[in-house]
Amino acid sequence: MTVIQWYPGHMAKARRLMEEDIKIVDMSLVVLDARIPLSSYNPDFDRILAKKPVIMVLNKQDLANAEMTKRWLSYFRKRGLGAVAINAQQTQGIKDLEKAIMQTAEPLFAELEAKGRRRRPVRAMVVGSPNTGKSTLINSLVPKAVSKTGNKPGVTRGKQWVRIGEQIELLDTPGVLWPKFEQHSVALRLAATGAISETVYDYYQVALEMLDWLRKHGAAQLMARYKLNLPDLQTCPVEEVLAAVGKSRGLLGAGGVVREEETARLLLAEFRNGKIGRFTLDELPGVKKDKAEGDAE
Ligand SMILES: Nc1nc2c(ncn2[C@@H]2O[C@H](COP(=O)(O)OP(=O)(O)OP(=O)(O)O)[C@@H](O)[C@H]2O)c(=O)[nH]1
Ligand SMILES: [Mg+2]
Repeated sequence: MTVIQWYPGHMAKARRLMEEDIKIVDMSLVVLDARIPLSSYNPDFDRILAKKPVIMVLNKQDLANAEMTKRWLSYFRKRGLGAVAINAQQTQGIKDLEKAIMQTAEPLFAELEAKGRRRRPVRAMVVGSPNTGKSTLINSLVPKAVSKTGNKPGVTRGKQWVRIGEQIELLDTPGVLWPKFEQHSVALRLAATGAISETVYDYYQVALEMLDWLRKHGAAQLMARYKLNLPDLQTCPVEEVLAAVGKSRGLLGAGGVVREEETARLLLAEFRNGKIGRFTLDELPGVKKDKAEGDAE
């Protein structure tokens, strides 16, 4: 498997801007993909965001395993971080997020009061990997859409301040990754969830690896979705499982040969928009593999 890397110049620039902007905000909202709360966390944030409070926002909760999301929330909270699960697209959990922001701002307000100064709006920087839903989140907080969104990584390029009511100001920022993924599984999960540009990885390879994950963690959903009848689902070559998916969808070319590339695209697209099921790919640290994720288990 070739190494997946994606750190284009605009991300390096966005990161430098972030290092400036952290100085003028009161806190950061780190928008994570709830399916991969760990893999979508940029390790550089540890340093860049360190001096101010952080709220972890697990977005796209509609696509993640609900039980796992609960566990991830308590994982973050136990580490002293704010943590809220939302579905920015359907504006679910947004009120909780506003509450968490105001709560996190309490010490700031107390400080202003002690100095005899008036309250000002809380300023929060919205950061995260590409395509996690930062702009959608901001739009869900204002009556009229202000930030451009799109289902591909790298939609937001410049930065943008948005005022939410009287009390909150949010800064939208472009999604940033980091120069090197330490683990292949991280790169794979970022690619599978749509955080990495499709131009830098092999669709077929990523689909195969995701399919291998799905047969282990969501066999029932996989079989149901594609009406698979493979008694040896777990043991046969994963290429054969993909071929069975293609066949069941009628993706056949000349001579009845399965169109592999097209099948790979279909599988990844359906995984991404939750058609196969709700899955959390990242396990909690320290939890045994077979205990984690997958609604079917
Ligand atoms: N299912 C689901 N989709 C969502 C949710 N939030 C956002 N999306 C979709 O995810 C895609 C990316 O959303 P954006 O808001 O553009 O993401 P972003 O983080 O601003 O992306 P960049 O600007 O590229 O870094 C869009 O197609 C959104 O409609 C959610 O809670 N659930
Ligand atoms: Mg954006």
